Amino acid sequence: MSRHVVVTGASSGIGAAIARHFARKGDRLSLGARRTERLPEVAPSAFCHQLDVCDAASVERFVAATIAKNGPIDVLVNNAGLARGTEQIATGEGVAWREMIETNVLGLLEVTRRVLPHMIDNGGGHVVVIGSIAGHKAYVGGGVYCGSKRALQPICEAIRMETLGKNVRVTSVDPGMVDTEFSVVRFSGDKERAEKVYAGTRPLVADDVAECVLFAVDRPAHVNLDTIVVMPTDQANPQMVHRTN
Ligand code: NDP
Ligand code: 8X3
Repeated sequence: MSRHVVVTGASSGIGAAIARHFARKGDRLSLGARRTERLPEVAPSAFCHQLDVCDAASVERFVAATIAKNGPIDVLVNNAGLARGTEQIATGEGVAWREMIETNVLGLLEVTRRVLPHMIDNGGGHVVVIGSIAGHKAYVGGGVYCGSKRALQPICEAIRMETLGKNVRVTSVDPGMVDTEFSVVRFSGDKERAEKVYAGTRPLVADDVAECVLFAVDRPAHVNLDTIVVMPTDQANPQMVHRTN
């Protein structure tokens, strides 16, 4: 049966790949991002709507519009997120830290808190969170990004406890290095620097992560995959990557 799947941050990378995979399954899609002009190209049949997860009014409009268009939400994929810079704690200025925490943590909460009551009222649903191995292991210059991803773990645990008995599944999909626009965003448009992150190694591609999401969502309703950590074979942790160059 066709499901209503909402994907945040669907204009690029992992979110776009997740949207394409669900679209191929015939599910009803609602896609959100700030760069709305990109969304119809991702999945032409999808309902596309402006979304800035850092703006509560935008989140409110987005969730209301998706339900009005596609009905009760069966699956919410909280994918919107970013890293900004590699500031260390002693020398950081705080602007990038705020942006990461507001997007990755508070933005995710703003979306989720508006969707969960509908799922509970409608007899259940599935909340997917795109975490990161950065949430499992910190690295120099990544303290705040790693912290923002680590924060998602207790949030997922709490949702599981708070919705127990309501048929709500919660899955965190936590990738290692994925070749997307992530590093271009992190380095504020410096493509040369971004390319070096993936040079000489074999990173994951967005489709690899999308397949993990699909696998979790396609399990029977009584099966909840808690956390999927997926890394390139050539990566042991955030800072140990095998390179041939
Ligand atoms: P991309 O930069 O390619 O995609 C990020 C997406 O998030 C874009 O669609 C962007 O849309 C959206 N986004 C960012 N800020 C906002 C906002 N305020 N409101 C709405 N949407 C927003 O990177 P990835 O695809 O790699 O990143 C997707 C997720 O995967 C992130 O949560 C990231 O932390 C996580 N991740 C990435 C890894 C990697 O190595 N690439 C590894 C582990 C996790 P727009 O700018 O149009 O609003
Ligand atoms: C992105 C993965 O290792 O670059 O979440 O922080 S890493």
